[in-house]
Amino acid sequence: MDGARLPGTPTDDGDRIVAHVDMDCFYAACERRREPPLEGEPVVVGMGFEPGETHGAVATASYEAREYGVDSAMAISAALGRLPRKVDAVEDPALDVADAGFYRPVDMEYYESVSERVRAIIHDCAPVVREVSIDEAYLDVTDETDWNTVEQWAARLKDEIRSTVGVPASVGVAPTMSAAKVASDRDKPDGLVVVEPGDVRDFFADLPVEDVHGVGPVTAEELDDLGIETAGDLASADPDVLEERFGERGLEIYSYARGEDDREVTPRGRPKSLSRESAFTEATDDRAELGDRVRSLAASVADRATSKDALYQTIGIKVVRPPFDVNTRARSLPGPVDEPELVESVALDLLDEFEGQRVRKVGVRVSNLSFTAGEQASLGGFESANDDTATTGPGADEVNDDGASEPAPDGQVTLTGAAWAEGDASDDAATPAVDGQTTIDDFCK
Ligand code: TTP
Repeated sequence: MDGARLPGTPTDDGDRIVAHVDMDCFYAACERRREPPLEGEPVVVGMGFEPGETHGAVATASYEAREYGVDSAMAISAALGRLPRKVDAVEDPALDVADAGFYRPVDMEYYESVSERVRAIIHDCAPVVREVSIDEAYLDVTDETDWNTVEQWAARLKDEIRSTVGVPASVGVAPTMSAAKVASDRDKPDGLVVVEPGDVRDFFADLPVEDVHGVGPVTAEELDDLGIETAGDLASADPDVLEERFGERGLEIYSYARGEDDREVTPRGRPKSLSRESAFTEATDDRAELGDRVRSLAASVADRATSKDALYQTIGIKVVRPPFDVNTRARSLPGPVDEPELVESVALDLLDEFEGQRVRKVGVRVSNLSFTAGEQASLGGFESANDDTATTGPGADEVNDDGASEPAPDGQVTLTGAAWAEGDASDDAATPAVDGQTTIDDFCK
């Protein structure tokens, strides 16, 4: 292992090894775990299937039930039409018991408890894990294995989850997050697909364009209008045309389709800062317009801080002048507060410096967050705070959300927290764990 490399950062040759673990028909698998006779049977988990109930939807269906056309999000009435309940089929001679299934109600508490056990195994095996949902996580396993052995490594992880917790998982391995995600889906259930560096673009080429990270159904339809149906079509499209049609996102999806994805696997954690930005259609120097926009951003940011129980000690603004001149200003308070009016007044105060200048985007940010239910600083002390910080430089033209890391210790002002330019677009990413922080058991070695 390369001791100089922090988990989550690229190896010398630039290739990280990312695994995406995605549990198979998770809720149904949980139901089978506590009711083993359901193994191999069509199982539907959802709501509204009891006699007399008329509304409800399918949460998930086992792969046996999917063969009858039952799938997630389907109305339960439609599911029952395709796959009647076994209990009903036994009673009704018009129904065939062999073509009936088992319906179970959603039991989130139980699924959470199973998920917790899966997560424990995953965290034991990888130093950097980003949990995405109850049944899905990305792992940076660059330090745990190499490209020659990663397939065995992933097979062992799957076996460990299956034998210890009793539920099946599919795993995709690739040098990028987006390829790893597609790979985990490629051979479900119980799948294991490894996409080696250098093969990513080919791997994507024939996939429908919806499989490209950042392409949803609406974008897919628009791309279809342009004659772009597969990821390969997108990868060889004219980037200028894509930019013209979709703006910067057009270039992003173009890169993803080409297998370029330098997002790092970062654990979810408490945000380091909360920010909101907003661009004007045309640059403006109208103070009233700028002030209004800053006021509404300040209210939105303060609201989010309150909803996350976050106190902030630094309030800042971002002002982008055409074309890409990013300026940030921040002011630190004597102690952490939750004071929406203060966010507004400090942000407006900081905006004064840009009086008369044309601005194409503004943002408001609170940082130096603390989440302890500690005392708020008294507002009286604020007037004495004069720890303004500023940075200027080129930055990204994009709407940012939570930049993140572990929360700063109470009472500590981090000047870097005010350097608010590029790379702030991910949500809730957190500082990677340091080497040695995670116990690696025998299985993972
Ligand atoms: P998914 O990972 O989308 O699907 P899945 O695990 O059921 O099956 P697959 O093998 O295809 O990955 O969803 C995870 C769980 O989230 C799923 O078991 C049930 C729940 N869910 C809903 O409740 N409603 C939905 O519409 C979807 C898609 C999932």
